[in-house]
Amino acid sequence: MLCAALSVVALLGLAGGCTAPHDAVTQMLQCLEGSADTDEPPNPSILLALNLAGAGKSSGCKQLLQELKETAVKRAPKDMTSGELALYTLALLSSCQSPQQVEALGHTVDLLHWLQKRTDEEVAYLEVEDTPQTTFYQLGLDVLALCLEGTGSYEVAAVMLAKEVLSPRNGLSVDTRAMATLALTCAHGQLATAGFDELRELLRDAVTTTANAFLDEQEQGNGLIGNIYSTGLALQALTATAEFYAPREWNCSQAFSAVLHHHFQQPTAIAQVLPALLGQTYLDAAGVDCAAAGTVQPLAQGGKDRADQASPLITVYYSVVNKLRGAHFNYTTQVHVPAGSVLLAVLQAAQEQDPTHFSFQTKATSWGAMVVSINGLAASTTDKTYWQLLSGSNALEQGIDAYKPQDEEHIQAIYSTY
Ligand code: B12
Repeated sequence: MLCAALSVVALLGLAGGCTAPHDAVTQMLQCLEGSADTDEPPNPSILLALNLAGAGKSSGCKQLLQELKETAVKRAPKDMTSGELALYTLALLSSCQSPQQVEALGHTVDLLHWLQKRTDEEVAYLEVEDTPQTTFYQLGLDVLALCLEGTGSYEVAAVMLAKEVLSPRNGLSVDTRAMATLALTCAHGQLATAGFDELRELLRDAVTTTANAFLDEQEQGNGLIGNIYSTGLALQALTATAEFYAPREWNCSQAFSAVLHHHFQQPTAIAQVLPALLGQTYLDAAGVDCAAAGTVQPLAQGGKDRADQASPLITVYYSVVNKLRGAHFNYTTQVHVPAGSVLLAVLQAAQEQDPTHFSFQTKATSWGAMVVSINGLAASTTDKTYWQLLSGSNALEQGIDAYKPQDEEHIQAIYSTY
């Protein structure tokens, strides 16, 4: 589900920090509430953000919480990755629910048990293969959730994460470094009473390094840290780490105004940025005052942003390329779609024209539809392969149901590794 474009409003400055204007926050909350109430797979990031915003009491939130519990009892012991378990744990904590006893559909599951098990598997894999079973982003989520829950064991994972963040070879994205920073900040705080001085020194070093790098990147990026979609998590990281970059100061109004000038339409993007705009971070997930949480005031709904079928047609060139595995291929076609169509329409038109070479499959995810297979060649989490989307030679910053190609644009889907 996409939300109507949010209107841009001026930023309010408050003594000692920044705050987003009420209208912008209300529109974001409304988008989240609307998306809590859809048929799409339940999204723990949405519940987490609504709870952090103090808007967790609505019927939509209760429904979403129930759906998350049902999914947890069904999937946790079977096929949930460590990061999914961690996000579910954060969502439950922020709803003042125990992740250790999730009850639904007549079953009970201990999410923490599975999160610990999957995190231990990530660590064991990382020790042998030099990379986690999933990604460092998910390992960051794992450490964060175990740390906030307070009873799990995450020290070894935190050390590995800190070393990766500090490693000169690290090509970690802003999103991943932001998640790692939140996790390591939590660990640094929680280990204070336990006398882990050497470990805390390493964590401090990692957090200070990333936080300072984000301040530099924000200066160079005119308010953005990475791209518009990574800036939300980076802002959360900067909100949580002021003591680590002091006496340096954060120009939060520059960052807020960059973010508020963007029209976020994807609920997950909003769910990552909104906490920071309210001075909150995922570190606050375990401290939500559930008794006080309110509901969102309804605003008039905006219309859906769709390509008008009467729009003029544009031409888009589309290539599918595999030079990585098995029988290599490189096919190009051209399709005509109404101006304003999302990339999905291009893939569908190409498939209709030539199903032999341009067939594709997608999977519903928290960010929308992800392309998981083209021309019979599937992405694999075991091999760490995926279908990368590019415009010319530039990687797209959005997926197929959000990106809108221009006339004469050349889109490429290239089978790649991560
Ligand atoms: C790790 C990661 C990937 C990995 C996922 C590998 C894996 N199996 O774990 C890989 C490298 C495959 C990947 C691919 C892409 N990604 Co990515 N990814 C991330 C990252 C850093 C973390 C996601 C995660 O693990 N979440 C935690 C888990 C527990 O939650 P989850 O809901 O189960 O996560 C799944 C989805 O997020 C999905 N996914 C990951 N990226 C994307 C992108 C899109 C468009 C979709 C629909 C789904 C999707 O894969 C995750 C694992 O199954 C996020 C950063 C962020 N801020 O969220 C960017 C992020 C989601 N990705 C992004 C983008 C742009 C892409 C690509 C479109 C890049 C490209 N040019 O090809 C492609 C997807 C193309 C396609 N085939 O449809 C953007 C999305 C922005 C937007 N507005 O849509 C983000 C926010 C990064 C950024 N700041 O630009 N990504």
